[in-house]
Amino acid sequence: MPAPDLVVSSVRIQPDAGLVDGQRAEAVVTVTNNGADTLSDFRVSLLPGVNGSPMPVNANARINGGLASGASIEVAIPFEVRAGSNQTIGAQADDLNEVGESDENNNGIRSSDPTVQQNAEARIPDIAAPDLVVEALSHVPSSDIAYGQSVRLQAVVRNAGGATLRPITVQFLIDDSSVALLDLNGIAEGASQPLSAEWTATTGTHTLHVVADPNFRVPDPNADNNRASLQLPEIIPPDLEVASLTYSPDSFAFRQRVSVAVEVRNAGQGRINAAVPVQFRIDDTPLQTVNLVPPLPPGSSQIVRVDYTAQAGQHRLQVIADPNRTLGEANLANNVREVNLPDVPAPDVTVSDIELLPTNP
Ligand SMILES: [Ca+2]
Ligand SMILES: [Ca+2]
Ligand SMILES: [Ca+2]
Ligand SMILES: [Ca+2]
Repeated sequence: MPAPDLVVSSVRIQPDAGLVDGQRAEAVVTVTNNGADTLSDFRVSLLPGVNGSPMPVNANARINGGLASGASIEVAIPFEVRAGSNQTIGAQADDLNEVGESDENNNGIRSSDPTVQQNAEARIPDIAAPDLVVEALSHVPSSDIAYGQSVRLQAVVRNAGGATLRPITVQFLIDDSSVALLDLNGIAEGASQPLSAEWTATTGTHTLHVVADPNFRVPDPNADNNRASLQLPEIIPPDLEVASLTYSPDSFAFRQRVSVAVEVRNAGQGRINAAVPVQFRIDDTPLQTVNLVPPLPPGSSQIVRVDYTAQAGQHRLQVIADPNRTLGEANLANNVREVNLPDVPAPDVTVSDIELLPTNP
């Protein structure tokens, strides 16, 4: 009983010139049946070549309805090319072995016969590798940055090598924390692409790092120049101080409205450009939080007022500037001030519990 015999008679790449990294090309594979008719469907797959520098590839196409005795069929299989030189890909007919053949060892690149391999292999035209370069790091404003201020971080990504169509991730970091992940949709040969990201300044000394292709997706043979760093000027911490805490009237009755005022001063060298919270507490229970209105330059102060509805008994009123300690201040002792409020007689001698009711002014 005669059997079919599939072979890959040729593989060519189209287009075969002017390819760039990441481009979609096609491998045109010619499959010939040197045996008897087959009606079975089968698959043709692209695989890395065996000569030169085998290019990673994973693509395939199906031939439906089989192939008559002596017939040839051309199938175009799309795949993505990668930068490099002397790269090869190969093709294998019926790699899933859906067709029983008289010779299963002559089906393409997996054959042990060098002549069969040669017919089933194509060389990819040499493609210049991209060379991403991160340079020209800067920031705006360039100096006198305050806590809470929005800073524009800037960098340029240049391609000192061949074009790539691959998406390129560019990461901006402050110290070890990621600030932004940006995406470039490829980059032309010799092109420069300015990029920027916004960062909200925190106090202290920080370093900006910008990294192109942090996960090494681009075939860039020189990764050392894919990152650059820049130390930012020190962002000087402020020193918040609760300068005074007063209330009026001086004495009050149960449920009477009491007006509380605090003066918060920036006694440090650093400017504040963010809304810093000031928290009021009664007997250590938060009552209300009010934000300071930026900016607060060194030496400036703001008055913050809240209302308190008097409760029966003896209570302690406390105020804390920046209760979450976000400013990086050296002196936190002056961020707190407290006062014992005058005793408020209970309206009813049988009252046994104390009720705290935060009120909105
Ligand atoms: Ca065969
Ligand atoms: Ca087979
Ligand atoms: Ca590079
Ligand atoms: Ca302080």
